[in-house]
Amino acid sequence: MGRSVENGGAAEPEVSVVIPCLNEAQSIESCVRSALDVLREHGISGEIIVADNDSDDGSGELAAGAGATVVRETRRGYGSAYLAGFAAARGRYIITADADQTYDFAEIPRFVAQLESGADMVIGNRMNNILPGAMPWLHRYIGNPVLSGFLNLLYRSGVHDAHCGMRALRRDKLPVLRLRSTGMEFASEMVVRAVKENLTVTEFDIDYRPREGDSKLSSFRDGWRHLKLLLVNSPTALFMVPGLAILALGLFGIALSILDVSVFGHQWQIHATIASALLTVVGAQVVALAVSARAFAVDALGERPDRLLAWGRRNLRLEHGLVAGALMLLAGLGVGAAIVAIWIDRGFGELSEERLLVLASVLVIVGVQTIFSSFFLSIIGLAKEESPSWPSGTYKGVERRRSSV
Ligand SMILES: Nc1nc2c(ncn2[C@@H]2O[C@H](COP(=O)(O)OP(=O)(O)OP(=O)(O)O)[C@@H](O)[C@H]2O)c(=O)[nH]1
Ligand SMILES: [Mg+2]
Repeated sequence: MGRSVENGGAAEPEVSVVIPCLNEAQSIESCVRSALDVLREHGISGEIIVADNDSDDGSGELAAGAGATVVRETRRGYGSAYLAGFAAARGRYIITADADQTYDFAEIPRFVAQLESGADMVIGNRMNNILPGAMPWLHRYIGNPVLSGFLNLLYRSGVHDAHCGMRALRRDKLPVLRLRSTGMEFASEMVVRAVKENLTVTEFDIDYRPREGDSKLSSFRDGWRHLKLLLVNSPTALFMVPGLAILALGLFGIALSILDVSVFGHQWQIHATIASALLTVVGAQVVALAVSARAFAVDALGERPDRLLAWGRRNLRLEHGLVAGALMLLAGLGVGAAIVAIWIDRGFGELSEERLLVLASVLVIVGVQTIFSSFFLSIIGLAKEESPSWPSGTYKGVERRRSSV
């Protein structure tokens, strides 16, 4: 592996241990010393980086005194601290762990070994070895399993403890990950982004010990931040699944109503027709948002297109959306005209075509929505179009004019 115990100055160390720290005076020194000892014992060249958010208990000074490089980040937050620590890291591999003695730094060589055997990211799994008093009941049996389960439902990461703070990653994968979360949800973001970029993520069991000092975690606020991150990174779960379900229900209801099918021996009433129409409009709106959100993720945020989006890209253009929208709009206007014709036919007398009117309204609304959503998708598409970079003086016409002076 070509390791050397000394951190050869400008040379890239093998490992950067990055520790986020907010007022951990009780434990930060011992954490830094343990990490340094482990690196030394195993002949791993490395550096310890403590990412501090202006701790007011002297943690920063204590960390520096114990041999760490201290990075100060004025923006508060677990994610902000990691982003600053990662930016300062020089090692080929990054190992992360808390500053509270909950993690055993003696695990570092196992994390490194997994990276060397081909993993891009390695995540500890605490759930099988939680020492007494290390994790509150709420986190152990509800918070962690529910949030990790939800993450796996949406992203299929296969990671059992998505919030474990001891993990490792290849530093050259950072540009691909494009991490940006500032709070505790940073832990989930790393896993979600790794899955989206098809990185190889492995895990193994580690111990979780009771922390020293006060916890910085706020169960409900931070739990909600994790949940928000999981949702906003998955337009499929957030919009597409509920949107399609609502749309299907609405269309089914409209079909039953227009075809005058009896349900459990009863005729479909106008009230149910109106409710179905509303469901259809809302469903169509949410599906349009789903498509726009996916397109935005790919065009503006640089995510990989899924198969459906890639197919749409190849085969559909703005004009297809405009034509589809216009056809619906015209059909709606046509049904409206038919109602007027019926009315005229009855000599402007009694008229009771509510169902047809509802159908016409749905067609007009969804048609107009399709037209403007198609334009909106085109606007999002502008984000992926590269504008040519024109270094001054490269335009041939200008050169010719200049040279002819
Ligand atoms: N720099 C910085 N570090 C933070 C911030 N919030 C938490 N940390 C550090 O991040 C690590 C994780 O925070 P903890 O309070 O241990 O949260 P936790 O591990 O989820 O919960 P516990 O099980 O109670 O330890 C610790 O090393 C904290 O000092 C922050 O806003 N800024
Ligand atoms: Mg902790």
